[in-house]
Amino acid sequence: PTSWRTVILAAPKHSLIFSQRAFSLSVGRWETASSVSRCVYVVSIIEQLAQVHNSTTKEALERLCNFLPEINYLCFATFPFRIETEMNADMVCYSLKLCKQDAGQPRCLLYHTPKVSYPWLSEMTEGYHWRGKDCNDGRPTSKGVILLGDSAGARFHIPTEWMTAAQLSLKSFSNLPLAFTNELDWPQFSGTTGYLNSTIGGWTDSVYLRLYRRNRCNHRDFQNISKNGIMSFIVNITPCLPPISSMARNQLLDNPAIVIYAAIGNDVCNGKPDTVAHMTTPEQMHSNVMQTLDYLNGHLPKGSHVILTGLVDGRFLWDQLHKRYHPLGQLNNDITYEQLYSFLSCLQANPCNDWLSSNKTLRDLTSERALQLSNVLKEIARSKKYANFDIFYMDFPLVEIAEEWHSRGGEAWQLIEPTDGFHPSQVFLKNKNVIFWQKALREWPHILGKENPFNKQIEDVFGDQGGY
Ligand SMILES: *[C@@H]1O[C@H](CO)[C@@H](O)[C@H](O)[C@H]1NC(C)=O
Ligand SMILES: *[C@@H]1O[C@H](CO)[C@@H](O)[C@H](O)[C@H]1NC(C)=O
Ligand SMILES: *[C@@H]1O[C@H](CO)[C@@H](O)[C@H](O)[C@H]1NC(C)=O
Ligand SMILES: CC(=O)N[C@H]1CO[C@H](CO)[C@@H](O)[C@@H]1O
Repeated sequence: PTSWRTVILAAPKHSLIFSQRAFSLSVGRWETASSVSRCVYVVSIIEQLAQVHNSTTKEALERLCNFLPEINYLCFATFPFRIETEMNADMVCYSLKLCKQDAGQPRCLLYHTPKVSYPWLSEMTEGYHWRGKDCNDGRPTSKGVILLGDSAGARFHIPTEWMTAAQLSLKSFSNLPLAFTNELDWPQFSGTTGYLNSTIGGWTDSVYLRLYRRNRCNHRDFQNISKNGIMSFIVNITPCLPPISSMARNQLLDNPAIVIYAAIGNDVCNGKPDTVAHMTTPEQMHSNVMQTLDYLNGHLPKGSHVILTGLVDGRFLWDQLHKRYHPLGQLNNDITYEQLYSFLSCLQANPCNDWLSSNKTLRDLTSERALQLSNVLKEIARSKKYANFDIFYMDFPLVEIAEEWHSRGGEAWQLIEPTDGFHPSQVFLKNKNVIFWQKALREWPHILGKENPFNKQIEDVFGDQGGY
């Protein structure tokens, strides 16, 4: 046909644009899901760039590649092929056979009319954003904070700028190398261990920063033992190298720690078609958490504290977002979150087939299980005693966060990460931390320690010690 144009896509198997990740998918299936979502995202962005700049798709591709100087060569080196002008991203990707349609499997389309993509992440890599550097100045009254969490704790975030063609520029991708080093997690801005001012919207307010302001000796003592996709059972000690084994605390030499256990949803969220069968049961939850607590008791210095956080009620996500447009659908009002969720379910790449579902019965059932699991945590906190720490429970303060935000004129959808429609946003985490801190001050002030009367002098002498 005369209307063919030549386009080259940046979609090699391990391209920097999309790293791979299996929430609970088998590798084979994920390979397919991942190339589909890479393809549909890249093609959508190229088509929208062409639309915004009134250019050909070839020019749009060149524009995109020029925004990515570090991987510019990949842009031009891979997959030469053609797309037809009138094709949307779904069609382009199917025509490439990237979107393989397995026998008996549905064809997964993002666009309703005959046009996501979704970059998921893979295993986490190491980086200094995850924990403070060592600092051994033997201060008996100070405390550190340790988070045992999931991707929400690790502050999972895909920059919205990457999804909006109208705003794409060289600057949009300036954070790309850092983002991928940390597998799209930003613990340096997180609600528990954040220590840097956020550069991804909102501002950073964390338990660590507040502890540090309260007592300048609580300097750089934080650890983010979070892992994307973690469930209660991964925190336990049976696998050879569970994340918790990377917790660094010397029981005899180190100061006590405040450990925040916050696996807020992956025990009920999964990407399996028969999602209910794969949820953690209350009995499993009990056993997993008990093992984790035994491990902590064997590794934490005496006088530490453990706070168990309940699971979130994820119905909030669907309720707030399903009718809204996803960033990739905002140019042409053609992709809602409902479409995104069902596209991901169809690819078996939905991180939470049960809450991110149009089936209300299923959403309600999921919240019911989440509540049962929270009750297990609550009961453990109420009834168990440990030699090296005291233990507390707090409900996940979703309602308080939403009310507080609403009372300041905020909209509920702003509490959710726009790109994935699943994770808490920066403003959510900030509000959650404020609520956590107020509760701790009110009910368990001893865990925060006393204010250091010498804070001012410490500041005068040492200034900004930095050194993270
Ligand atoms: C877009 O480009 C075409 C061809 O170069 C031109 O005819 C058309 O007027 C342009 N449209 C706008 C809105 O600039
Ligand atoms: C964040 O930025 C503000 C204003 O630039 C500054 O006053 C504040 O100290 C910064 N906070 C942190 C934790 O760096
Ligand atoms: C909705 O979910 C429930 C619970 O898993 C299931 O029994 C029911 O068949 C689902 N309904 C539809 C329309 O898929
Ligand atoms: C659970 C997990 O992966 N934790 C990581 C936190 O960050 C440190 C690096 O400082 C890694 O070693 C851990 O693996």
